[in-house]
Amino acid sequence: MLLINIDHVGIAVHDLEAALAEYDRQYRVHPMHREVVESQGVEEAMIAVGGSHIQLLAPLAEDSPVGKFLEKRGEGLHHIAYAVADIEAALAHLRTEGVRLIDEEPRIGGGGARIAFVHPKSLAGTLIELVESP
Ligand code: CMX
Ligand code: CO
Repeated sequence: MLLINIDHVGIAVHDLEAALAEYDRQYRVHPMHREVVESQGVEEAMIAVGGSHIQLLAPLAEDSPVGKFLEKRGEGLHHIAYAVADIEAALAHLRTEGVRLIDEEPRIGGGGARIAFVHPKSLAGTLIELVESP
């Protein structure tokens, strides 16, 4: 299993417009991509930083993963996403190692990428997303 790079770092926010305005004011950066991903219950904005991205995430509903996270912990770091070449092989490997998966099969995420989440209780309280770009 090879982690190619950090595809993005996900940050949960209450208000996407307000967060983007602050990124612009403080760092003069703008989103290259915005998308509502109904299947994940989020509206997301991708800001390119070097070879990677910051993914700002605002919930579409209170009972969505990001909605629950905000209620429990407030705004902040939500997940780290690693790019992998073969997501099926990566999931098969983690399954063999007894790692607790959230997604047994890849789903379609933002930008049409195939994604899968690994439970934060599996490794240092960190929610991990695997991404295979199209
Ligand atoms: N990072 C670290 N820990 C987290 C977490 C996160 N993002 N989200 C929840 N947890 C912890 C909680 O604090 C809680 O810990 P304790 O038991 O110690 O209190 C535990 O996990 C269970 O949390 P919960 O509030 O009961 O939430 P659920 O179990 O219902 O859901 C999770 C947690 C990770 C399974 C769910 O958020 C999930 O399925 N996430 C994957 C999908 C997702 O996050 N989509 C949005 C991003 C989309 C994208 O990147 O494109
Ligand atoms: Co993500």
